[in-house]
Amino acid sequence: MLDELRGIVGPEHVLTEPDLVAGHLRDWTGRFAAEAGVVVRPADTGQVSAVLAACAAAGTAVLPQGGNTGLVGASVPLHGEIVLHTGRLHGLEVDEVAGQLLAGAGETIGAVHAAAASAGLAYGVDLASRDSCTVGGTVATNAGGLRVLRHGDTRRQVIGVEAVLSDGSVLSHLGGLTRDNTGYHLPSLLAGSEGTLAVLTRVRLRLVPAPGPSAVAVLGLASPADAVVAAGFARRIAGVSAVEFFLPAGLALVREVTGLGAVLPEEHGAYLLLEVDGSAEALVQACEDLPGVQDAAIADDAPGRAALWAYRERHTESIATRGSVIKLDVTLPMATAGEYLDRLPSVVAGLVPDARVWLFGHLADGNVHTNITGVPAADTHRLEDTVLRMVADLGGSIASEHGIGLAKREWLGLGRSEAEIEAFRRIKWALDPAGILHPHAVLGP
Ligand code: 2HG
Ligand code: ZN
Repeated sequence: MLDELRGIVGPEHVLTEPDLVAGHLRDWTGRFAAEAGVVVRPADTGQVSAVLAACAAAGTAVLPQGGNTGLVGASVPLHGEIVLHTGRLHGLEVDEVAGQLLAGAGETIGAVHAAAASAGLAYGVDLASRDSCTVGGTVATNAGGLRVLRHGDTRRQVIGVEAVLSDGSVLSHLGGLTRDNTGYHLPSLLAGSEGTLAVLTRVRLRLVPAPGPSAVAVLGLASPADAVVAAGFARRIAGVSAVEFFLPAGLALVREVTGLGAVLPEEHGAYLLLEVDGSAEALVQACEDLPGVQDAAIADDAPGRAALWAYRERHTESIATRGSVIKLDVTLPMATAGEYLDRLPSVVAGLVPDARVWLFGHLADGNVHTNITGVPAADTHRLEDTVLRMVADLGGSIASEHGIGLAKREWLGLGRSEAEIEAFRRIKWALDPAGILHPHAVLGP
């Protein structure tokens, strides 16, 4: 098998040396790591096709990997899969007239932003891991990020895809027509399929107008429940592009780890970060109408805005310094989000008294990144089960923007009916009859 792969991609692009593969085997949470692995790095769609055909013939499982920034245990080969790394699938072509961009799956989102900006345009999806995460990975996981409120999630940006099925056949529909009702919309199906249906090789993305002047505020509020109410009202502000949330414990940790100064003079029970088109004056006025705001720090110059965003964006890396992290990325309806934020810490403390809970996220969409550290391995499953059932009971989703992966597989039924899961299975087997594409993710073998 390895010799066949070497023949397809060249011997130097089949990695087996422990120090060369190490970074491909361990994920960001510190919870998911493989002992050993093989990494194959195809250079183009033809090579991806040949690799998949060879693996299908041999019955060898394949795990597509982009920037390895996933948080649900699906980006590393825990079951001996061959890692198909997309890092050499390059290419960035802006179509200024159509307002679109054709990108190789291995390009980073940071590179997409730079290419769009050089044409006076922007890409609607942005996230803290922008310089590592890739086009292929963000489409495959339907990444959300910081501006879903304004532009929607990744699925809404995808106009066309080129992708390879496990039998090596290439699906390519990259013409860029935004009105095109010729049959099933495969980009929508592949977005969020988490590498289980096909390997994405190229994607045509819609671009959006470059943002004009904008202002950012960090607001201090008395409680998480107040923050939920204010986040709901903030959605109505004209030109609002982001409404993010964090708590005093997370802010203190970010400051401790990064050395950032205080954002507001006093500590508050909860914080919202708002980004709005226009000037600081306009944002001050908009904030006056929001209920429960106790104090605000506002900036409308680029360094000032970046400084305020840092308090929110640097949560993940700061929490990572506290050891292995349980990541439960969930969405609550706005009607029950306050109850979730209030009750969760005591629910966790009731099960694991020494655990630390870190709550932050994209609150205008009800998305709460529930991070929990200090949990002994023996308590992990019971804790996850309790929290995810609580989310489902409150009418929420157990997988908001990070996907199901392996980490949430056994709870898929909390969000989907048996009939839906059976339809998922039929789609999986229709497109991947060899069952080699990321077989342990989402549905499981
Ligand atoms: C974010 O919004 C990312 O910063 C990561 O989705 C969230 O670390 C997390 O749980
Ligand atoms: Zn997020």
